[in-house]
Amino acid sequence: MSIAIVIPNRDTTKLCGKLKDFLPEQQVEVWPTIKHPEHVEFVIAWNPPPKSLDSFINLKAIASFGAGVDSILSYEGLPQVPVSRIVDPGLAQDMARYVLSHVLAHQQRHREYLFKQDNCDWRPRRARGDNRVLILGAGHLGRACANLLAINNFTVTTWSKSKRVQEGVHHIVSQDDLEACLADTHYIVNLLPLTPYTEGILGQSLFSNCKQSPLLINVGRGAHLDEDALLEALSQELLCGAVLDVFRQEPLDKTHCFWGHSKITVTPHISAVTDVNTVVKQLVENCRRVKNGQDMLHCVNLSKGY
Ligand code: NDP
Ligand code: OXD
Repeated sequence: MSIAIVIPNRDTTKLCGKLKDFLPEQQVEVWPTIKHPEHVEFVIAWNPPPKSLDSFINLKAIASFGAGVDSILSYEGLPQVPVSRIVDPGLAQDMARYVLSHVLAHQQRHREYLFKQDNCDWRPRRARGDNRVLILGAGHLGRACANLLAINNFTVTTWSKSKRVQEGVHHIVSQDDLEACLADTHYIVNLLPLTPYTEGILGQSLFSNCKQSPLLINVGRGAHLDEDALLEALSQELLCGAVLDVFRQEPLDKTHCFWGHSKITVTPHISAVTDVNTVVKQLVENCRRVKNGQDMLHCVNLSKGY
């Protein structure tokens, strides 16, 4: 059995070294230089390019190198094997801190004062009183964000398909409740997985329910967002601004209008970056499980798409 790492455009030296430390008996190869594809039984993947998995005829499992699996599930001709994803408290903490920091920065008017400083403009204003946050998605990351915001005295609602109970957090499931909540909320945080049901969800119909001109924080996937609808919602003040960490095309093209937009903050997909040091144990455990014919930890439901 050998392990193949299929993670294009990223230095995998550290991951490779750590896997070899934990699994010294295991052959670890890095795509595209795979000498014996027929020996590969376990793949660690992120954005696998077309055809990159096709020669692994004895593949038993795929482990996503991130929390999301959309780039793996959309692979044309995906091998019919279990797929796992990263569930890591460190990743969740990073995401929660990213979201809280942007909510606080908005509440405290950081962006406004940066513009004012450019003009030596001394006009103090109270911090915003806005404190209602709606989180789309109540999974591992959505709940971590909800918890951190709630202990910082924000009023937090999470929305997902199934019922959930989380201390200090209001949870909704219906479309009617979602619309009512959108009308009232000051911040919308998207932490849904990308599936056929959620693609484009951040669009005109959702924005038209917003009555408090909330700030949109998209940390899910770029394809959740209808970019034209966002620009329109910002110009109509249905939204007061957007913090975008993920984009339909990454890296974001240098000519894209989001870069220079006065109401948009762009970050380069860094809200929660997979840390090799913390996730390697999970990858190693799953590799051992596959070798022993056991189920992997944190398998995704292939029919649900997350
Ligand atoms: P989970 O799978 O743990 O949670 C997904 C949540 O979304 C669940 O609560 C699920 O509901 C809900 N959901 C799914 N489909 C729908 C739907 N159609 N309508 C309503 N709710 C829905 O995922 P994570 O929290 O771990 O991660 C979420 C996403 O965050 C990832 O898929 C990835 O795209 C993104 N991400 C972004 C990162 C970044 O750096 N920007 C880093 C890591 C992840 P239910 O529980 O009812 O099934
Ligand atoms: C992930 C990501 O899904 O980095 O882990 O987006």
